[in-house]
Amino acid sequence: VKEMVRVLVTGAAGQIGYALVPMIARGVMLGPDQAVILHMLDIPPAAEALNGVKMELVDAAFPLLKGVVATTDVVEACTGVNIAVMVGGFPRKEGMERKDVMSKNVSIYKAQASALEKHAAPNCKVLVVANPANTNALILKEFAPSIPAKNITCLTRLDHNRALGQIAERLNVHVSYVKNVIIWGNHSSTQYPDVNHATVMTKDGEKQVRELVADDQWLNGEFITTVQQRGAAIIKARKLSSALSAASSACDHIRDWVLGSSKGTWVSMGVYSDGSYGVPAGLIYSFPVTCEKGEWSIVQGLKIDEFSRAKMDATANELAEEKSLAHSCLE
Ligand code: NAX
Repeated sequence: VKEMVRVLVTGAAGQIGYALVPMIARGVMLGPDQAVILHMLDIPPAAEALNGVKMELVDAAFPLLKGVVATTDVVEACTGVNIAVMVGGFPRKEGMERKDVMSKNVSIYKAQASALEKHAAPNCKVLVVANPANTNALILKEFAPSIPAKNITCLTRLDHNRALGQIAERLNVHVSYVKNVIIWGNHSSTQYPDVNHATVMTKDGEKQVRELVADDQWLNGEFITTVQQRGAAIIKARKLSSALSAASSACDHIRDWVLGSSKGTWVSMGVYSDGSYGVPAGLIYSFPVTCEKGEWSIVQGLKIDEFSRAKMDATANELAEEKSLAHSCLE
């Protein structure tokens, strides 16, 4: 029998939370043989709604769900958790300056970093979803120095999956035949979705996406902007931001990290840069990674052309700027 796993979801009364907790309780994140206890955190104004989510989890009678903690107390929420999915944050409201939003989130992630550091289970794995995701994760890392940097990541898997989806639609093939796209950099509109190493499985074997699409203008233009702007397109259509796809990709991120990525396939994760590919160390930057035995490693040795280099640098520059803005909020 596998040991019970405690999974924290912050912002659990929000719309991603509402899509995510049933997926976790059904085994989508950790597998169909993994019992879980859900810890759900939100803030006092959302306490009643949070309790409603807890009631629905009870009503759904999930076989794998062995307990639910629903709380507005960050210490209670973090105690003993093995996995922390950080979805709670302060959204940008109309008329707000970037610095004001940053400042709110810096203080949230600073406080939650300390709570995780003191109360989470040893070797707790952390995934930050809330925006600005990379920089929130960086603040969390800086204020939880005893949590290994390798354990703190941010979500760019949604962008990765969006890129796979766009290629699959364009080639009219099932998305499961497309692999090894890369999201480089920030989870923002400067991210660089790169197809230079992506392949499609065909009846004649694996083929390069560039070869099959045979339209560099589309791949270097509209494809990139569609992936970068997909979040905005969803908001325009739904009047709400992505939720089910965000929740699903958060499950993909943790599942591959904990249980391993498929052989010959890499995925994108926002991780603490070690300087690979000339990306400045000390940023949380999205790289292609493979995962084995609960550890990710950056895929090395990929050829980077001039077009890619410029885009990878631009998104790194934005992250460096966000980092200094975040640090100026701490002064
Ligand atoms: P919602 O506003 O529906 O939910 C956020 C929840 O967080 C609310 O219930 C709120 O009360 C709670 N919250 C606020 N401060 C908190 C705190 N200090 N501690 C605990 N909970 C707190 O937003 P939702 O649509 O669920 O999106 C959540 C976050 O994900 C946003 O920051 C959003 O920008 C971000 N996203 C990130 C994505 C990614 O790929 N990395 C994609 C989807 C999404 O846009």
